[in-house]
Amino acid sequence: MRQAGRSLPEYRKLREGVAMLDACARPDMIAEITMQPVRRYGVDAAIFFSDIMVPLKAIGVDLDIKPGIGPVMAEPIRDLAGVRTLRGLEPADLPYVSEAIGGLVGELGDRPLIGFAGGPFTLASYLVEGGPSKNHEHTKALMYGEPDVWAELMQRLSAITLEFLRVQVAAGASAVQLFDSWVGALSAEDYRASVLPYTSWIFDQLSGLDVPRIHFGVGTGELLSLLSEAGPDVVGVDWRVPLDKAVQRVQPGTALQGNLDPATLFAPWSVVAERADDILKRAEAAEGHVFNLGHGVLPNTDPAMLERLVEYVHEKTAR
Ligand code: 1CP
Repeated sequence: MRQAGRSLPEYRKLREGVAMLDACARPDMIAEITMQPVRRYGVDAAIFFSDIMVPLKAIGVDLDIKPGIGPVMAEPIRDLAGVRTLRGLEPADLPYVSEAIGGLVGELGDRPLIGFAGGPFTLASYLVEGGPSKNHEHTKALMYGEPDVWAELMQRLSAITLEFLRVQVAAGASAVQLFDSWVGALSAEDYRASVLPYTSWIFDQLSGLDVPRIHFGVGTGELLSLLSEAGPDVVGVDWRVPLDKAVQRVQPGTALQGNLDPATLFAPWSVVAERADDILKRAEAAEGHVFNLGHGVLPNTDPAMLERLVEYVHEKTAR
C-alpha cells in the first residue's frame, strides 16, 4: 500500500523539496524510503518505493504526481490516436529501478521485497480522466462506447505493467502485487467483459517467473471471485468483507491478504487489538494469510499505533 509518506516523519523530511516522481527516479532515495518502514515497524516484507504511474512517465507520458492530489495528466487520453502514443516499456527506460532493487535485495537479506504495478483499469482511469476520479465517467464512456479503442488501451497497458513487473523480478524482487485499486467501481459483468481478460493474461505471463503474485482492489466484495479467477496466488481484501467470507469467494488454494480498516488506527488501542484478533481468527479459514491493512495508511496515522500493531501481530502469530 501507499504507506511511508503517510505516516513517517523521516519520510517527510527526506522528501522535502523533492517531487514524488523525482524521488522515484533516484536509486538512493528509492532504497532509503523502502527501508524506512522496515526499520521503524519491523514488518516482514518491504514494499518497493515507486508509484503505479512510474512506467507511464518512463515511456514519455506527460504526467505529474501532485502533493495532496495524486497523478495528474497534461493531456487525458480519450481516443485511438491518444492510445497509440503509449509505446512499449523497455528495461532501459527505468535503469534506476533495477539499480535500486539490486542494492535493496542485499540490504534486506532474507526479508522479501514486494515489487508492484498498477492494474490496467486503474492506470486507464488516471489516463482517461486526467487525474483521480470518483465516478470514472470518461473511462466508462470509453469502455462502453468504444470497445475497440478500450481493448487496445488495455492491451498496451497490460504489456507495460507486465514489463514493469518483469524488470523488478529480474532485479531481485521476490513477490509481485498488482494493484487494480479502482475496479470496485465496476459491476461484475463489466469487469468480466472488459478487465478480466487482461489481468488474466498478466497473471498467466507472470506464472513463469516463479514468484508469489498478489492481486488487490478496493470495494471488490462483489468481484472477489473474479479477481481470484484472474489467477493470482493471493487476493488482497479491503475491510468491507470479513476474511472467512472472502475465503468462500476465492478459488481453492488461494491465500488472502488484509484486512484491517486503516481508520481503526485512530481508535483506542483496545479496539485495534480486538479487531486484529478478529482478523487473525477469521483468517484461520484461509489457505494462507498475509496480515495487512485493507488499504493504504491514512495521512495522519500515529506511527506508534502501527509499531504496536506489528508487534502485536508478531506476538499472536509466533510459532
Ligand atoms: O508508500 C510506499 O512506500 C509504497 C509505495 C507506493 C505504492 C505501492 C506508492 C508511493 N504508491 C503505490 C501504489 C499506488 N499509487 C496505488 C495502488 C495502491 C493503493 O490503492 O493505495 C495507487 C492508486 C496510486 C496512485 C497514487 N499515487 C495516489 C492515489 C490518488 C487517488 O486517486 O486517490 C497518490 C496519492 C499517489 C502518490 C503517492 N505514491 C506513493 C506515495 C507515498 C504517495 C503519496 C504522495 C507523496 O508522498 O508525495
